[in-house]
Amino acid sequence: MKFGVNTFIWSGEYDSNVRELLPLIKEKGFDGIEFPLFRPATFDAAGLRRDTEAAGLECTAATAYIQPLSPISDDPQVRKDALQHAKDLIRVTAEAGGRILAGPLYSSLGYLPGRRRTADEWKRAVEGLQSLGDTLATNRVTLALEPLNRFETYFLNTAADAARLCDEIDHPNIGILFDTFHANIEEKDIGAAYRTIGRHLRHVHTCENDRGIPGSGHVGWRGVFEALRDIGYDGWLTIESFGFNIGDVSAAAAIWRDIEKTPDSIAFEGIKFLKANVLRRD
Ligand code: LER
Ligand code: MN
Repeated sequence: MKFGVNTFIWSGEYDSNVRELLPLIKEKGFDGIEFPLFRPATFDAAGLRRDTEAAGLECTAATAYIQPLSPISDDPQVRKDALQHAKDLIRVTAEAGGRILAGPLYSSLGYLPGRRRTADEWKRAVEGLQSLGDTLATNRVTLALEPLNRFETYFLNTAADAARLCDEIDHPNIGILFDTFHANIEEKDIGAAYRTIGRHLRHVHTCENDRGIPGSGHVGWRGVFEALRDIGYDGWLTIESFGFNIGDVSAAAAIWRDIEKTPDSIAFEGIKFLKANVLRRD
């Protein structure tokens, strides 16, 4: 198991604030950071790789489609642009030294059309994501698709639907990122949900129900850790939260108050909880 932290806790971008924190992140016991990747054309992948390697850290990339970009749009040109954008994200993830590109890359973040998904949209998602397979394999990157709660997407909310999407895509470089925050809203039993994803699980966001310090709220952690052990998950446990007052990012994540005394505590108290409680297979 590797322990990661999403740098959205501190900043909307990979910037000097985050760069200066890397030695402390390493010292606190993390194996890597998760960096935000939204604009591949201008992202300094070589710089991030240099910084993380110098600090002895690995990295994963987090992304999302900003409206109107979407691979399931009714508009063929929008779909084409979205898939080209995904290919650029995959290449930049590899250049930065990342092996996981994670996020809800099946629809636009926050797009809620006021109806259920359609069969046509599902088919476009399956075929569009399949078309990324060669780029993923060539770049040795795995795409971890993240179901989100109902207030952030209408397209993929549950473990059962996420597993079915992966079954239909059927590509070794495409699996699921399952986030305890979303699962806490959508699933009856979070541990059972991880078992449903099973072999498709490629990445985990370990987030408390209020995006505060993992272990301080009501996520059913024991069930999560037992399920991860039983399905043999050996990937990243990445703490994700969002700065309390960092403009667009705080707004996008609907953070309207200080969730904890400091953002630092989410990362640095959270990792102590995870390391003390994760159950490993003997
Ligand atoms: C991203 O990993 C996530 O969990 C979303 O809720 C961001 O809006
Ligand atoms: Mn997440």
